[in-house]
Amino acid sequence: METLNVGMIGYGFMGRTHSNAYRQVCNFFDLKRQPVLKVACGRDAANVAAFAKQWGYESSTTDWREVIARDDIDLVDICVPNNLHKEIAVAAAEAGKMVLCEKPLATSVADGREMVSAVEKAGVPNLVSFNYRRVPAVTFAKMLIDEGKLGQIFHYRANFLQDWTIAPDVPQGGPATWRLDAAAAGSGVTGDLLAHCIDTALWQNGSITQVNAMTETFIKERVHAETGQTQPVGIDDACTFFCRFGNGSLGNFESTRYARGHKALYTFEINGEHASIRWDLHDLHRLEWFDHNDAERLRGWRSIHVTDHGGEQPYMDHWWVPGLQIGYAESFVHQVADFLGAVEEGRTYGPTFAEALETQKVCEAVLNSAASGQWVDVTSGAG
Ligand code: SOE
Repeated sequence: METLNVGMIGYGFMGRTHSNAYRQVCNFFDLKRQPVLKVACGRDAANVAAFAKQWGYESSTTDWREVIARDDIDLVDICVPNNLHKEIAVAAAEAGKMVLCEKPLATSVADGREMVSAVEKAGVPNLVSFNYRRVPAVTFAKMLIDEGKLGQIFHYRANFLQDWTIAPDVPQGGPATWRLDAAAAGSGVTGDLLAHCIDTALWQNGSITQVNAMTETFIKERVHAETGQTQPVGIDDACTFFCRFGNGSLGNFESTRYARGHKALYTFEINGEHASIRWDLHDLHRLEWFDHNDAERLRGWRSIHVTDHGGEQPYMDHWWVPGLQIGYAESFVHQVADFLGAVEEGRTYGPTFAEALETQKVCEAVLNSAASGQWVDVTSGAG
């Protein structure tokens, strides 16, 4: 079998989810090329060597430019803090590599635009990792919407709630807590969590045209893990926004890392003319469905266990037997299977960098709206 050599830049939580996907994908999906974990790259030589050994990479390095310069690397996978995405992605594209980049695309629309033009100029396959699209129940929801089963859509609401930053002694910056450092992350929950909700919403319900947001930073100063100094916190700890979609529906989004009791509660609900859908990451294999076309006496919310085979419910015929569910890690396997499969067939597969730039524009408009206290038009507000 032909091989596809992967260079992984970054080895944290996301480096693990992506590495797992490359290792598993050919066990479950028919691809022409088998991903080979060639080299892992990270700033700490000992830690990245340990990661490489554990996950089966052939080698490790601390120099990402060395990875990109290697002729035998086909695909560069970027799992580093957000502020480093642009430089690595542009260099990888210029070297002719396929690029898979963790979300969000960038820390600003301006950087995102440079990344889009680099991959488009080089003509290289590119993908941003918004993995929740590839949870079978979420993909199934998209299929039902595209089939017109909901009719006209009136409302889209989504939440992404966590509680891991409530303690004031959680530092900002450094390998484990760079998401709290505005210089590394670009923003707080808007870029980290709402970006997921926005990506799914744009995919399922089309463009967002206007937003009205508010953000809050509950803890104003934290110790920086790298300097040891107490420094102002520049990220949004919580963000809530309303929006208008191009199709006329109204949206309502909320995200926080201060929702005590919630670890990663991503939910969405979509209300249409004929039916409603809701989904909950904590019960990710189920899709809740209400159909007004049901006989009146039988109307009620159904809980569909999305594990059926035969192609009508997506992905599941690649796994075990009907009724046996899969989880979070498999969304990354699906993403890699779809991306590499599309590349083999000469198709693009989304979200491409260009599609992820649309999410970036909404995030930037949301932050601009929160700063100004005004409604912001997504296209002009995001520059
Ligand atoms: C933050 O805690 C985080 O790990 C995000 O960075 C991921 O994108 C999300 O899927 C889970 O939460």
